Amino acid sequence: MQKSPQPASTSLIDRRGFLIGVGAAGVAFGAAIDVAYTQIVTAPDYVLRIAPLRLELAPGKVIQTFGYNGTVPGPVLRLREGRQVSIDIRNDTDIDDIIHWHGLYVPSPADGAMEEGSPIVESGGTRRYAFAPKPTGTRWYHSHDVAGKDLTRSLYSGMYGFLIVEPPSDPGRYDQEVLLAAHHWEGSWVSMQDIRKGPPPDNGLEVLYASASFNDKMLGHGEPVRVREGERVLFRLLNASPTENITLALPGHRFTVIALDGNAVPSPQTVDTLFLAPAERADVIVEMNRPGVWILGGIKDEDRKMGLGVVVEYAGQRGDPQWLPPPNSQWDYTVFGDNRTVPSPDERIELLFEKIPGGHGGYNRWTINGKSWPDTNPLFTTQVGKRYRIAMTNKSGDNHPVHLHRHTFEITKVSDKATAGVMKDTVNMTRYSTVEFDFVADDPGPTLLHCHHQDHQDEGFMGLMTYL
Ligand SMILES: [Cu+2]
Repeated sequence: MQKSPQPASTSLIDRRGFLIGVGAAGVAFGAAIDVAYTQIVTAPDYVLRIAPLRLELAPGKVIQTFGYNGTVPGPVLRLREGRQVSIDIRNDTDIDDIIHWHGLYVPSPADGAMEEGSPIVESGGTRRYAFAPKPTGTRWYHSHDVAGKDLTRSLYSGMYGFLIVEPPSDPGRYDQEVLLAAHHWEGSWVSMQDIRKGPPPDNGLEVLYASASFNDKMLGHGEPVRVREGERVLFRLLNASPTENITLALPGHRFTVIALDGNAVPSPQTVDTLFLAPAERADVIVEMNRPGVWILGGIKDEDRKMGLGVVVEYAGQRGDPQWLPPPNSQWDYTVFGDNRTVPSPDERIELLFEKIPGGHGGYNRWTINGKSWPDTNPLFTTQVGKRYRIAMTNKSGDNHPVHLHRHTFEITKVSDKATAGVMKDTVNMTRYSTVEFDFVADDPGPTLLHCHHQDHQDEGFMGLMTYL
């Protein structure tokens, strides 16, 4: 336990300390901030009010959290591509917070990340954000604050919602649209080596959850998804969990994946199970052709027991919801891609992710190329118009959904398998794996790259890509 000269608590608040400390960065982005948000003199298009929330996940199961406009998830924002919107964020909590527009091309000062120079929404204050939403697809918004040790804050809370950027006309053919956001609740810090075999003795604390939900209810509570035989249902699924991967199935049915992270895939495939790492989305079509009452839920028994699922009920059907283990739970991004040859990148950038174990009862630290936030900066520097290949190596036994703000990237390789055409903003790296993605630097401004596990992000797994 000699390793870390600083107590873990100090390093966990470094991120915020750093941000508040570097006023200079804010000054540098000052001109752009003026463009991104304006004086509040007119009514906004939308208001999001951050406030404490008493959330009843099931009868007798009430938790205290934070949310937007009194609901979990927050209101669905359906925005037109390219049409400027103004959103007032009112913070009725006693802590400063910030909202990130995940998967959108938004200027850094309006992106909702303090690290990029976006303004925080002070406790008791209101801040107007304005931007022209693009590209079309299933996006989302969520708190981008530091949670650190506090398992009630940021992504551990109910501060998330769908943001759907609609094309001028919707070409999709479906009878019903269902939005489901998965989340895990009631986290506690645990030394995993105490409760199960696996993590080495020097591993630090991880978060374990007592409950889970789709939207605001645990499985078996709240309204079922009501369907009719012969319907085509579009499910927009979001994993809004702070740290947990989920794999979902709907017995007797298959999912035709048409978009990942809101972006149409070149090869839509029909699969038995859906894997979503934190922050990932999938748009899937399900043909309703097995009348009954079913569970759409996590394939792990303990996940459904915890509440991860929802009942799907056909019209005229009664009885207990049925669950059957799915035939196949493999997940491979490349099956949704094509074998087109991708252009050669102008530059290849290697990123190595490693863990500095925090030891029993301590907090881990995460490094990118040997450094933790904020020492990671700048992670790398880009030039407008150039194509970059990010070659990532996960040298750890944990999963990492790596998220790049303000850009869409193309997965070009998973392990040794080359692919093309799968466009994402978050890609999960399984334990001890390699992934490569390409993107064109076309949205100048400081840009975060980080792991979307709230704990890993707070423990240093983050860096800023900059533009020359
Ligand atoms: Cu991670």
